[in-house]
Amino acid sequence: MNTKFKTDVFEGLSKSPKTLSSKYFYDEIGDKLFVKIMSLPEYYLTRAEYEIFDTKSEDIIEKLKLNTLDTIDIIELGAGDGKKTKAFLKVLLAENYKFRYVPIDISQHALNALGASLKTEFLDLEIEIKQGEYFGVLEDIKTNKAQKVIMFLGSNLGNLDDEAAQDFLVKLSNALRVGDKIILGLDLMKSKEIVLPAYNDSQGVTKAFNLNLLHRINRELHADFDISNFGHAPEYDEKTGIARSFLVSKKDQKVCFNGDKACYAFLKDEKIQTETSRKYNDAILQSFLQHTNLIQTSKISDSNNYFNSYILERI
Ligand code: AVJ
Repeated sequence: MNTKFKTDVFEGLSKSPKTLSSKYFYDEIGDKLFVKIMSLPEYYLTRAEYEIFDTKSEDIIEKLKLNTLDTIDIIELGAGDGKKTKAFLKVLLAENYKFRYVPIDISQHALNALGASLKTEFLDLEIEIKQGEYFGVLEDIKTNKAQKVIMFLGSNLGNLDDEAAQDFLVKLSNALRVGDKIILGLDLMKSKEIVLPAYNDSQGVTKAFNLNLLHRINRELHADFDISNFGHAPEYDEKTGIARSFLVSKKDQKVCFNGDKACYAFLKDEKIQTETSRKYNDAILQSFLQHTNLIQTSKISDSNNYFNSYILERI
């Protein structure tokens, strides 16, 4: 289980510039820090998307144009704490849709918590939790004949570079049947003054979230990162809409794994890229969809126009 983590970390630290994948943020501590991030005053993403589901779920459901005769599989990729989804499911239940809710997440821990809270809140909800990476589970999805709505929220797509994001949408499109729908939540391009604080909050939670990756590497891969020798440095390019987070070495230093089996040198001010958080607009999404059998049928925005819920259809 740790071997893929280890090879990825070694590979990333051997590159120039050095990189570590954001997918490794989410251990038990990382999950908890991310839950805290979602309620930070600076982290507008969750609030904006929640506002859409809280006030416009009826609108979303109408625009999905679901077939009410069959049972629908509502499949959520990367389910998180489910606050937005709950607002949506509540309306589906109130409107008497027949559906099954299938949250998919890499974190079994997060899934158990979500499953438990959903069962107490919605007594009649049919739910099937699936643990795994999206791609593996997409294969499963393919064999299932039910009408599907894929929920991919939180601008999670933005963690992928454009090429990988496109590739992901092609694979997702191929796993669906004609008429299936996707609700894709994307954070929109906007000024630096709004984006940067979301990744550099005043309480330092995001900094702790980024540095936790080094703690995790120390713990699980027996490394000797001195965490106090690294800083947190997010950047945002308004022209491209790409936000990136880095860990910065505060001095010349060496970090070793398992005693001195493998060591990596860091120069003062050298950066390790840990995360990409892409911001979108309609044109960027269109350019991705060109390579798929997906079309955008509608979009719903929050009142600040910070965030869009796009509705896509498999054609
Ligand atoms: C969950 C990937 C959308 O990139 O905004 C939050 C993760 N990283 N603060 C994002 C995150 C730092 C988040 N996503």
